[in-house]
Amino acid sequence: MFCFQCEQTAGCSGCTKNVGVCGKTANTANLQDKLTGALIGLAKACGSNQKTENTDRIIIEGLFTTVTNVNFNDNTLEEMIEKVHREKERIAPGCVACISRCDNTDDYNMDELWNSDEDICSLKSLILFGIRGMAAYAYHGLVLGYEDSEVNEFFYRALSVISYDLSSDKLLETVLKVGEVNLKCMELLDRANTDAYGTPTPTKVPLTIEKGPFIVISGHDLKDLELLLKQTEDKGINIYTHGEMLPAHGYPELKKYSHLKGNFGTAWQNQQKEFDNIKGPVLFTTNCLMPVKESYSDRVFTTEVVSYPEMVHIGEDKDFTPVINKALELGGYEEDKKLTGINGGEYVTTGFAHGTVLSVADKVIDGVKTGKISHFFLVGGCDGARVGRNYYTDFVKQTPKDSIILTLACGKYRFNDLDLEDIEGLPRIMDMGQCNDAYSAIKVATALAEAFQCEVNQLPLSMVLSWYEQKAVCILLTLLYLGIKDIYLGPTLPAFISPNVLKVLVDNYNISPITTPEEDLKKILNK
Ligand code: FS2
Ligand code: SF4
Repeated sequence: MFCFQCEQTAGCSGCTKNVGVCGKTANTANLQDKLTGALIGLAKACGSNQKTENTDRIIIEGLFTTVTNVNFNDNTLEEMIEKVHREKERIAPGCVACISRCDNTDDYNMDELWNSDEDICSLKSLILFGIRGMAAYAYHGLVLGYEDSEVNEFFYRALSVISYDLSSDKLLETVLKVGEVNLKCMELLDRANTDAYGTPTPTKVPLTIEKGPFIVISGHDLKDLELLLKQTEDKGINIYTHGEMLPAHGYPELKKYSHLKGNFGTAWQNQQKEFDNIKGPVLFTTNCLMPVKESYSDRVFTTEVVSYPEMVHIGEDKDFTPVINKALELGGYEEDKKLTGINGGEYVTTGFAHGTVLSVADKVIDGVKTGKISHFFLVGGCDGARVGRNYYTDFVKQTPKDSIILTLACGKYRFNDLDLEDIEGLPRIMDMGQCNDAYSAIKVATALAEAFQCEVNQLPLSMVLSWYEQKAVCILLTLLYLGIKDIYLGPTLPAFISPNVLKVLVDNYNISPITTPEEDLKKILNK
């Protein structure tokens, strides 16, 4: 196997043994490569043949399936590959049996990519991992009935590019194009989420699990949460979010359900410890799923593209009865179970998406003008297991008392229960939402730049990002496409960025790897 798509890759260079650091076996990794190769063949077959809505869905679903911590199930991967082949045969009937075969639409052999020139491999990996991340966002939009033809078309183009012999310059253009199209995709998802569930409002979320039956729901899919809330109404079962589902509490159309009680646990990498003997079932709607431990293997359920061998999968009918029955069978805790965040806080706050932050824009602008707010930090991104990730907690703790910290995605669990007080009624930590809500941060930054009649890069705003999986890749590419400079990135740099590609990123965008909170803060504040 060869895989180096995520931050925890073995030896900071690539997972090559029988099993990856994430727990993905060599066989699963090879099947994911086969699936990607088949998707490239399908994308190319659509170059001169008419694709359909179904083809779009297969492409998006296939790409999402290969994102880290989504699918560990060889059976579903094999079915997915079959589905791609069937679609190609439908789109281009007889192509495989053609007498003057051009091989153009054959499945692409991913080894060609992994063994290509270091810089070409690096640029193509940025494209591939970027569109894998973007596919997750497109998928969530699709589930809510939102899609965009430019976004959908681009998946075909980008997949085809991976198999072409192109110069570094041409590939770099496509790399930035991923960022551009992903901005559209995040905007689409933002619209889908707010149209369906309203504009998020600041919400205090308890971390205590009340006595009685409960279900924990993890991942990013708000539609699944809504369906689960509906199906558990009046059943005496409480619902708790986990991981990236936390921002759901801010949406009016979700928070109206009184049995949506609070949040369970912290970021994804702590799940094997936190779910140990848990007294309720856990439903995974997307990543990040880790290999399931025996002490809770009878209570893990998956849905959508998430899949793990032998776990019950909730199919397209979205009948959550098995999850509900498991909650009733386990019965929950006998007394309220008081849990805390990583820093001992008893609740966390969410719901500071662009709609809310911009509604108090006058206050924010006034705060900057009168010197009450000295700086904004966007400390956001994925969490992970690496020890160096304490950097982000320490960084936030050391930020000046008159600065505001905007945050998003699961990395915030390192500090979102800290009580950092507020500045004139504005909380110092504002959780903007899931990773896709990076769109909110972009909207706020752009609005501030307009208000101060300057460029985003001239604002007293610094981005200190943490990455783990491929959604972080497409978000980073969006920030680069927007010309945002001086980003601090950690905890380590991606293994798939070659020294020459890194040089391009440093020369053009001044990306810096994180060092220590003290040193980075000094650099940022003395700029
Ligand atoms: Fe965290 Fe995992 Fe959000 Fe990532 S829960 S690392 O998938 O997408 O962020
Ligand atoms: Fe390794 Fe990450 Fe790939 Fe898993 S997803 S095999 S940990 S590089």
